[in-house]
Amino acid sequence: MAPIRRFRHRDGHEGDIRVTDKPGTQDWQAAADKEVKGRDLDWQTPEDITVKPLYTAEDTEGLDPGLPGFAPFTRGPYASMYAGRPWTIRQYAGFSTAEESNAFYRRNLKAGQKGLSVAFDLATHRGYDSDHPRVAGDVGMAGVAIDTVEDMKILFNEIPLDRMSVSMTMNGAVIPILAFYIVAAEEQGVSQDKLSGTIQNDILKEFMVRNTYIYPPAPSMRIISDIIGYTSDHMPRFNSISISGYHMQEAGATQVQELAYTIADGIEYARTAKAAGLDVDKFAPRLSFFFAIGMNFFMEIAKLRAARKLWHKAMTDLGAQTEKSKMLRTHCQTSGASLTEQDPYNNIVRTAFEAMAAALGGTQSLHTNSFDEAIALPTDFSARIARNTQLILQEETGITNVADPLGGSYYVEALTKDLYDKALELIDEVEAAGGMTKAVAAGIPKRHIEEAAAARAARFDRGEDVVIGVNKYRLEKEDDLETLEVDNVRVRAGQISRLEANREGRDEDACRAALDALRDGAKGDGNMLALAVEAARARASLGEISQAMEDVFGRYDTQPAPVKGIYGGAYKGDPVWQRVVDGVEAVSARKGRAPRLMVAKLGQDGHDRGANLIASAFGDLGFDVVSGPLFQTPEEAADLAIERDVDVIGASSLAAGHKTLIPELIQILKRRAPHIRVIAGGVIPAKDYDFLYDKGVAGVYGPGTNIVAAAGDVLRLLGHNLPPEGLDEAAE
Ligand code: MLC
Ligand code: 5AD
Repeated sequence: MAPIRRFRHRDGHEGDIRVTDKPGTQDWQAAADKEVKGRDLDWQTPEDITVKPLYTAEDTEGLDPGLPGFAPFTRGPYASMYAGRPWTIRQYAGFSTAEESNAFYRRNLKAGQKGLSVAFDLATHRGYDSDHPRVAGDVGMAGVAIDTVEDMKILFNEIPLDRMSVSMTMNGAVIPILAFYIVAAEEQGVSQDKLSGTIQNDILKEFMVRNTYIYPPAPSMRIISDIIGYTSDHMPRFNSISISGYHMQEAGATQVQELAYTIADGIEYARTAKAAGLDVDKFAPRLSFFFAIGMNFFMEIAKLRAARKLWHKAMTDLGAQTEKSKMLRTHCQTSGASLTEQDPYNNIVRTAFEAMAAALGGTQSLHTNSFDEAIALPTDFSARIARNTQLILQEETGITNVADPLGGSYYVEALTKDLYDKALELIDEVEAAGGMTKAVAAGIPKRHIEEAAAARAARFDRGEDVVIGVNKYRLEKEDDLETLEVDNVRVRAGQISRLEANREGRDEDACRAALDALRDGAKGDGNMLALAVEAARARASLGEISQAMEDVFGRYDTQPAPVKGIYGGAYKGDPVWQRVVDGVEAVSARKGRAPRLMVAKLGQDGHDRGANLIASAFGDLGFDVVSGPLFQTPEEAADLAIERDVDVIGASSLAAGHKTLIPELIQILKRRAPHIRVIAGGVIPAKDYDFLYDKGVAGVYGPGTNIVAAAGDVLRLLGHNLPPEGLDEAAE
């Protein structure tokens, strides 16, 4: 019998342990405590998961992840996984004209890329033709401009659509875009039953975080079931939806929120399709997913494993009969939000680690971001490094030879279970609210995500979350970086003349008749995709097809509602924060009211995370914040600023409209309210700063800006000079 020894646990209580030859976890604990002198080594993650410094067999007792290719697919959807076929290298891209994007795709495919993924410009996303006055600054900027079937044909010129799987990230104008794709393929000689690919078609997350919706929630959900119905009848190889958590994480969601809300969205779509009379085992095998992969390496691997298990359960509960209906297949993209403008070559390293996590998690398809992500769209050079990151993983590291190589890892299995359990709790909350459509309408997930985003921003600004080269080890001097620039005026002029040619070349009566039929179908219960295919054949434009449905459904508007107290709460007792608060009070006393900041989003750029964060943090500092609605024209923003008598407008730009829309706003203010100062923030390349200063912008704030320091700047603009030292420290 082994001798007995007294043992003191970390929490202080003592007990007896049996000393054997083989050390146990208590022995390990004692040894570790000795090494670190009792310091607590547990890590509390933002998901509220306690990660311990050691995992052992005790943590995985009773956990059996099964086998790859078998229910519940925790270890992967396919039996042989990458040993049989590696994941698809699918780089998301699109900019400027269809010609330029097509040439870019073809260069990339020649260099090893395997699938295509189209990024459309924001005018297209929001259902406007390039000649619409609201979108002047957006055409061709954040993606490719597509107005008609003719553009779509050029986009895929000499790319065989029967052999190339094509993903299209489209949610708002999903009906005309999918219709154009079907007709472009048809005119290339490829019938729709041969098309393989994916349409994003995920509207719920648009209402939550991405904001490229057009119609209100109810008709938007009908559009989704029309597409699921049409593709399951006519396009058996086409994935009808890409249920996306990616944008939630980008907006600041924790991994548990991303996981839970994505699965809950999937449940809602499956329910909607079932309610429309579709057979679950017919459409479910073509539902697909999309997740972000950030820097929390093992958490991301576990997230993909937990997602597959959760989806298997969800579809079983929904009555799916075949295992194929319950098998989660996913695309992943490395996290844009994890990348930095400062010391941008670090982004290559970050992306490589994230790509490896995606692969070890068992993704089916992957986009790796380019290192210039935080500043501009990829150049040929940055796209090459991003692509090669995947090629090197697939062809040099040997990780593709074994299915789920981390299966059985005590840590990964335990983390998979933790994520699964935590996500189920959130999914239950959504169910209790009546499902995701209702939860979204009540703003529940959006609020939770914005709270998590504010907490994350505060952790970063306070240096608790380290980002190398930004809040730690910052360079004295940054190198210049060559970035891609799109000549928006030229692209727009070209699109306008193509639209004119399209109108002249078509049979106007046939086109009108097809649009009328679509409008009637939208009023009644016609399948809108089927009707839009007819309209596309008759050369109706994207704007016209969207408008026919807007005539029936209307256009949806939302008002931002920034969260309160989370960012400020993290700074409780912080002297620098307090000095800014005192400054705000001093300005308030002088003016007889709090300083007023309007946060403006101009053009079709719906990326509102930064805008909401600024609104939230400035509100916590005591500013009176006016949150401008999304999608304003410069004229509308000026109207609102004047009406609300604001002192400063902070224009947030993440989609490259800063060189057109912000100067236009300043011009209008110069005429009507020259006392209102304008500052700009967001994804703005350093080389554009002087241009903006010349145009009258009073301050420019790029990614990685410390919000408290920025607030000090705004007070200075308002004539309150804070002693600089504390704020300079905060800015470092
Ligand atoms: C795969 N296959 C195998 C196999 N692995 N066969 C034998 N042995 C193996 N080991 C087969 C599959 O069954 C399938 O055939 C075929 O190979 C392709 O595999 P896949 O797993 O379906 O991959 P893929 O075609 O790449 O599809 C992946 C997907 C899909 C299902 C996740 O939905 C997809 O490509 N999504 C991409 C979404 C995307 O790019 N989004 C960009 C968003 S950017 P078969 O015959 O069964 O089909 C964004 C940013 C923004 O949103 O905000 O703008
Ligand atoms: N080309 C390439 N990548 C793009 N992204 C967005 N638009 C494009 C584009 N046109 C990427 C960025 C961004 C994410 C949403 O997708 O990585 O963070």
